[in-house]
Amino acid sequence: MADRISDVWGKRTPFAAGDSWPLRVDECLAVPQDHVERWVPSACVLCANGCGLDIAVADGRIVGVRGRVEDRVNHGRLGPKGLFGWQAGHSHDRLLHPQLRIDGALRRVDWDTAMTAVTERSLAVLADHGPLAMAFYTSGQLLAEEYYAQTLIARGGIGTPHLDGNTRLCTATAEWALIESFGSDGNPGSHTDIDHCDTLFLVGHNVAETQTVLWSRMLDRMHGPDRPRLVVVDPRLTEVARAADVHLALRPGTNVALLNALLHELISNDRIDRAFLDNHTTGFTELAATVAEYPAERAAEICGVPAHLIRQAAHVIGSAHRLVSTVLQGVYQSHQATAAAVQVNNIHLVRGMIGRPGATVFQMNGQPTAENTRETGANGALPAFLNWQNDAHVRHLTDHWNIGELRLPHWSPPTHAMEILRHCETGSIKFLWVTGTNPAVSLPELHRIRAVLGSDRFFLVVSDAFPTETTALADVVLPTAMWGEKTGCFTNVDRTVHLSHKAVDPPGEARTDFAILLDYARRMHFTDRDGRPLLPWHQPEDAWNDFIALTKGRPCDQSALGYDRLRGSGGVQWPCTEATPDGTERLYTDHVFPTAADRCEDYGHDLATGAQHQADEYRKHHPAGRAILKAAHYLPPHEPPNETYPLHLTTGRGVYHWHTRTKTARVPELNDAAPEVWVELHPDDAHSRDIAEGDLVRVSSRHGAVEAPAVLCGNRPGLVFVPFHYGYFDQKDPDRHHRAANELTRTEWDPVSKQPLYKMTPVRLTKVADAATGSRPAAGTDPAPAATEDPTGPSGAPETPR
Ligand SMILES: Nc1nc2c(c(=O)[nH]1)N[C@H]1C(S)=C(S)[C@@H](COP(=O)(O)OP(=O)(O)OC[C@H]3O[C@@H](n4cnc5c(=O)[nH]c(N)nc54)[C@H](O)[C@@H]3O)O[C@H]1N2
Ligand SMILES: Nc1nc2c(c(=O)[nH]1)N[C@H]1C(S)=C(S)[C@@H](COP(=O)(O)OP(=O)(O)OC[C@H]3O[C@@H](n4cnc5c(=O)[nH]c(N)nc54)[C@H](O)[C@@H]3O)O[C@H]1N2
Ligand code: SF4
Ligand SMILES: [Mo]
Repeated sequence: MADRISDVWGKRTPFAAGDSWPLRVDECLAVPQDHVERWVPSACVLCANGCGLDIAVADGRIVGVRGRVEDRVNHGRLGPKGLFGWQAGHSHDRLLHPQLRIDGALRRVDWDTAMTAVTERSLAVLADHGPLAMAFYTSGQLLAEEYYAQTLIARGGIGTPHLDGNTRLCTATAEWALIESFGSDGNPGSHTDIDHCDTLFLVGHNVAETQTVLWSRMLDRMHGPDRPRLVVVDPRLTEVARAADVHLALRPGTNVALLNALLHELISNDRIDRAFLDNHTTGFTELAATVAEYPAERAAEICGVPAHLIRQAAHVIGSAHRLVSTVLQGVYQSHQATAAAVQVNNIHLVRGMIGRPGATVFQMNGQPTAENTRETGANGALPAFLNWQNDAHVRHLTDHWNIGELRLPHWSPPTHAMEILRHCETGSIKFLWVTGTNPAVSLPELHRIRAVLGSDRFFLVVSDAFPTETTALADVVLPTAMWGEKTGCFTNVDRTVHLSHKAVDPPGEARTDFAILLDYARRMHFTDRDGRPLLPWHQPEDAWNDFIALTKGRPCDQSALGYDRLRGSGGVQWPCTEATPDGTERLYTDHVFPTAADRCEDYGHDLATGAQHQADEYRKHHPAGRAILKAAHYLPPHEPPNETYPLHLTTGRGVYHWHTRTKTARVPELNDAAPEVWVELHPDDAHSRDIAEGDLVRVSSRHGAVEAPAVLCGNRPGLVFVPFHYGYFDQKDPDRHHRAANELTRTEWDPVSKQPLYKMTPVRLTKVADAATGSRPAAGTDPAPAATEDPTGPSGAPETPR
């Protein structure tokens, strides 16, 4: 069995530019090989890389996994989470029965009682308050068919705009950066571009820990004969930064200033592709004028990095022939998220680095099925990347669903997750159904979120496979099947679609989300214009066929991608049409972008304010097939570190855990590798506070506090990092709220993508106890953190940590 705990990336298999990535099969089996009865094709559901794997089954149980050697994504490899993560399904504390809150406590009930409670409350809320009192908050970790059912129920059945996914916290900025520049969601490139590139540019992306198999591919190129150069932008000295030729450890929140300076260097040194700009883009004059205000010296001051390093980075990028860039949470969850992500697109556009092998930008995804949430409209957008402001698009959808146009809410943008929570807080939402996400740990400013979710002003339904901090607050808990216990499709970050097959039955009375949603639709009697059932499906394949028919002619056309085409495949990239039955490796190879007014997914936004552009305005600029260069000025963050909170907190991930650890804490190998939360800081910041390695420290913000042992490391001075994985479900005293990073974070979001800024919190740091002696300083040296001063703070009593 592979030891992917101590040896995370496994053995190097170097290769040269243009060669095929060598095969290497990783396997983890709990039984001897010859005890395996069946291998069931699937893909890993623990990040957006989407590695193909086969699930080993014996005696009706999952007994292991093996990377699929024929899969285009991973060529057989798996990382630590992929190898070991499947064991979570066997956990003794899976939810096995529905529960209903009776006299204040959750009690076991049968499915009919639970679903009757959900349906009766839905009907009562609809009758008394109308569809705007109903809300749905779903995931980036279900299957495409489940999202599509969720979307049709919320939009076509109930008619509410209050539908979003946790993709809002995750890849809303990826989606919007792609739409603003190229006219539509969907990453243009392919993982094979890593195989061809000569330069890698990673912005706010700790790929070594968060997409370990993708990093293996990059490492194998870097160990090969023609090593691509690597530029990394990250305030932390990550594993990726250590491997860099140029590491820009910028001040958090200053991405726009840095990227503008890089663009300025490229333009002023004539490292641009004039013919490409003239023929295939619009907006260059304004972009050039904007970035002219960011000479390297000015950016150096804003970003706190030496000007010569900025020039060096620009030189590397400017001399690249085949450039692959990736962007992730260091941009999406940081200040000016969409504005910054778009500047990375701009670097590719000014250099003509798109639509050919080795030249692309990845606006990365994080969750395994985030792309499906977006394609099916479960993030509130219209499915199939249809434009809610375009009447013809709306009609296309209502015709497909056979519902009246007025049933489909399309008078304003959909309500984003933080806004849905706000409506719950103020009382205008009376019913919220949370599926496949754990907001009581993953949303910012947790004392407020707990107060909102715990209030009895609305009815809370939660569908999950495990008891979580969120199910504990629910009125109804619905036990669900997990990956491996259901069949359906999912799409990774380079548009590769996999069909994941059911390998085993779910435990107890657990049901698939698909079955639960279909049951709800039936009980609610949702019908189409002709009185026929709105969701006439019996199995996931029916929903998939309906969805792919809807995509016909759209940028995400999957009309030829039925289950038969997917079965046994090593992954197929959309678009996949009758004309392109093998899928499409790269988008925009003809340099025609889906920006035409009748085709684009949205008319776009002002990057500084988030103001929505209208159709007339958009048509005036006539992008018609050209990519759009959108400029943005750097703006200082709204709440920088200050006298009381002099340090900058960023939050994120470690390699062994997945999000709120509902799965990975239940996997011995992974949990033992990282059993407790920690705080990373620079030795200078530690020494000035008399903090040594391993000392227990308290991180406090305006909103709460976290206590954890200190880890001294080479991250940027003034920066503190806390992983956000640790909540309370497996803590001895779950009411002692001192462990989750989101106790500290603020309620603020990007104006365009509405993604919360999890990486922008001023904090202070104090020592609580000595690692060596365990002694605590006298009480009162650090006053308890103030309750929230935020006007959007909790209406109920805040729970001040300790
Ligand atoms: N092991 C593991 N892997 C995962 C996940 C997991 O939970 N665990 N989750 C998956 C999901 S859903 C996601 S979204 C991805 C996220 O994957 P990543 O985005 O790679 O992960 P993060 O740790 O959130 O943040 C990346 C980096 O951003 C840097 N950063 C912070 N502020 C700034 C800034 O202002 N500018 C720049 N340039 N960088 C900054 C941080 O120092 C951090 O190293 O990972 C996926 N993969
Ligand atoms: N401070 C801070 N906060 C963050 C981030 C950060 O970097 N810093 N990152 C943000 C990002 S990028 C993300 S993606 C979010 C993730 O935040 P969450 O979505 O809250 O994270 P998970 O722990 O993955 O929650 C998924 C839930 O779905 C359940 N589940 C698993 N499979 C199924 C299934 O098939 N059906 C159903 N119904 N349930 C299932 C799991 O048990 C789990 O409870 O966190 C965000 N929050
Ligand atoms: S890289 Fe992502 S998809 Fe691949 S095995 Fe690891 S967690 Fe799973
Ligand atoms: Mo994410």
